[in-house]
Amino acid sequence: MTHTAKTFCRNCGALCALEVTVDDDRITGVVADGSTSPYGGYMCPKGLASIDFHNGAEQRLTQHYKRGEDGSFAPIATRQALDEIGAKLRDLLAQYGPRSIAVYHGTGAYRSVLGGLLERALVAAIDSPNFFSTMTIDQSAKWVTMGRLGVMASGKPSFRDVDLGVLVGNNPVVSHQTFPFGPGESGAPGRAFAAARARGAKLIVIDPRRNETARFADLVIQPKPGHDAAIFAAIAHILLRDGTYNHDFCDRFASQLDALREAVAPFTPELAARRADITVEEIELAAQWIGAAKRPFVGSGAGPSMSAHSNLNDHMIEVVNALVGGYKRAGDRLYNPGTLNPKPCVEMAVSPTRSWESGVKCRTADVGKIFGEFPTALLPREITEPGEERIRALISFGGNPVMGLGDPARAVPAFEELELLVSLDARMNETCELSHYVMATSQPYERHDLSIPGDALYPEAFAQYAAPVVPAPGDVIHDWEFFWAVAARMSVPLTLKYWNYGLDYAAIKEGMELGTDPDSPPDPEAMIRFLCQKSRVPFEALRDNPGGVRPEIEPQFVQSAPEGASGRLELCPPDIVAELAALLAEEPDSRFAYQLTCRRLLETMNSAYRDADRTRDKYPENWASMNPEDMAAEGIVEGERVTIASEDGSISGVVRAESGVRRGVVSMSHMFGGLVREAGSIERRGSFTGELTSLETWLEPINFMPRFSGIPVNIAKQESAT
Ligand SMILES: Nc1nc2c(c(=O)[nH]1)N[C@H]1C(S)=C(S)[C@@H](COP(=O)(O)OP(=O)(O)OC[C@H]3O[C@@H](n4cnc5c(=O)[nH]c(N)nc54)[C@H](O)[C@@H]3O)O[C@H]1N2
Ligand SMILES: Nc1nc2c(c(=O)[nH]1)N[C@H]1C(S)=C(S)[C@@H](COP(=O)(O)OP(=O)(O)OC[C@H]3O[C@@H](n4cnc5c(=O)[nH]c(N)nc54)[C@H](O)[C@@H]3O)O[C@H]1N2
Ligand code: SF4
Ligand SMILES: [Mo]
Repeated sequence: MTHTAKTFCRNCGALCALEVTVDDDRITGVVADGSTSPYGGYMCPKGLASIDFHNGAEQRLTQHYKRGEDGSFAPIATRQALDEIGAKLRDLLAQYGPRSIAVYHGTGAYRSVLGGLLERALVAAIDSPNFFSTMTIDQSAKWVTMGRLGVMASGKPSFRDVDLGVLVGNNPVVSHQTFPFGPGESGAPGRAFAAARARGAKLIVIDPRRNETARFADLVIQPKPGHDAAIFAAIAHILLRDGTYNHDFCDRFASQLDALREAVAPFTPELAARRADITVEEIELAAQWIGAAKRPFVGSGAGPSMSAHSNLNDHMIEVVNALVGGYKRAGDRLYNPGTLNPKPCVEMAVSPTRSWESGVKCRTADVGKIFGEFPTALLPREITEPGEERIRALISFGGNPVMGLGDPARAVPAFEELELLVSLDARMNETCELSHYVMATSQPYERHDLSIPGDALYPEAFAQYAAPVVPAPGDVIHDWEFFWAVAARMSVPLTLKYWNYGLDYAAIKEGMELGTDPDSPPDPEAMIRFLCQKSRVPFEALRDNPGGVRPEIEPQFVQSAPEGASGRLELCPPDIVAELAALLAEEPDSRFAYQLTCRRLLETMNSAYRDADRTRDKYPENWASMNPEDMAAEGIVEGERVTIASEDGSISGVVRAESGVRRGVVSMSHMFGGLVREAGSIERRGSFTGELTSLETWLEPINFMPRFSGIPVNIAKQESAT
């Protein structure tokens, strides 16, 4: 029997609405469903790849595995695995307390909604502070900025209102990562940029590589990596010099303007231009456009958040955005006031909290939680540093942390010290290979989900509920079911709550008690129904309209700040003053001729889909892309294998010419290749750039972010293997 069913993709934040064809419990076709989605009909190659994966591509796991003493994996049944894991966690909790148990929330966990909520429910129920996620090895510079500068409660402007978008090290046309970090729309990003241009908006792209998004830009600036702080300090300098910042906004919502003026005084456009190897005119022009725009939005992506001085880069980018009032303003139309979780929107500043300075701290560093999480780069030390409360058990949920962390010489031995490592995944990735248990999980079209991750991000109010469209194969487990079942075996009752970033799970009052009888698991539909409690669209309407629902809402507008609101954005606190002074005094590192920068590929999602046929056809290697002039200068030819060496490690890579990559830069995607290289062997399936990064040197203050972009490297030709 053939039928079609509506659902949505869960690979990335775009949550594209899809219509799949189902033939005898197997998905045989997929098309984008533009009938209701606010993005219209759109999907990328990973939408197709997710169908293949459901059908068994990339050696999808359909049973769980347990690793034996000899390192080999043997199948284990669900019930047995849960009993053993539950017993071990119960013992650790009793003997060493809650801190002995940690979770790592990987990229695959963000859109497994019930799984993510029950993961938080478990951590809250046992009261462990050890919640780690990819965010602190990604763009937590944004969280640090929020903590040091404060936030505008109204949030960033809708892209539909923006007349100037500035994208710094962000490539939404490939990554679909945009709002709220940067201007754009996640679904059909190219369409949103084209529409913005058609209505007269301008775009500036600042990126060492002329990226795929740059084709929509009116101005493309290609600096050396790692100089965004200097560039944006110079832009702030110009805005203050010329008086082109938004005086009214700053008077009402910002403080420390004088300190900022003083701190950025030495950051002349000449200095920034010299350091970043761009022209003074480019900086002046960008500043002129930013100062003149009526509705600017200056945002950034992974590039500046991974490069040298990532926290300062992000802070200075946000300072420029604040100087020109790049937020939703009172009276603005609220295109998306939230559907599942409707929220009023008020134009007011919330002063910085510096959450990491108080409350429970890491064991190995004097740092507390950032947005409720500990820095992931500290995870290896939190495992290995001796002490009663060291981490002994880790649940890796939808992640590949040993690859994501980089520095395998430090990360791998730490993971090997764990008494219990459980991976929840459907791919036997490098972290699974180190795990005691690999729990094969169901895939998106086999489980229940709700568009909570998109609720505040869709450009217009919209919600979608996905019920399973095909049964799960083999003996697999739903992500949520794992957390609930393990908790049940620990006799720890879980409470499902509607959680969002910024909330403390334990402190949320309303919840659904789930019970601890292993023989009566909660009903996923009932859980989704609970999560729709506050929704503008009742659960039944979502269930009956699987293509999603756009609620009919009276036009809503951003409200003015309440009387007496006194919050302020602190533009230039003392630590920023000190970091700017240190940056000013910095000398260039002349030992390295190149810098390796991060990039993402349309066909992959970090380490997922790297083995999909479509990916391998196009990327048998994760090419090391270089400027042709650099290649000529080095005598390197297209397709040549070279050695790329940083202070911390070396890899070999296959060079490709890409004229859009600026000189002095090697642009390469991450998480290819294998974790462990046999001596003298040529990497299979590409190169693992994490070999070049370090979990000891170059870590940022506060979030301990490693340097994943702008890594200083040298390139050497390899002796021919004859
Ligand atoms: N197709 C696909 N989509 C993805 C992912 C994927 O793997 N594949 N991964 C997802 C994840 S985990 C994330 S975090 C997001 C990230 O999404 P984005 O932030 O858009 O990340 P990238 O696509 O890597 O783009 C980063 C850009 O920064 C530039 N850059 C590097 N260093 C610097 C620098 O020092 N300064 C400046 N100004 N630019 C710099 C790079 O050249 C690159 O073009 O994408 C998500 N979406
Ligand atoms: N050198 C270098 N290092 C980097 C980066 C870089 O640019 N350069 N980027 C950093 C960034 S931004 C990130 S986000 C991290 C990524 O680090 P991770 O998130 O740890 O790595 P991923 O490869 O994304 O792992 C995701 C896993 O989730 C699984 N998965 C997918 N969907 C589901 C699901 O629904 N349920 C379950 N249980 N599993 C699922 C996939 O099969 C995959 O194995 O790496 C960081 N590390
Ligand atoms: S952009 Fe691609 S990966 Fe992201 S949700 Fe849409 S189809 Fe899936
Ligand atoms: Mo990420």
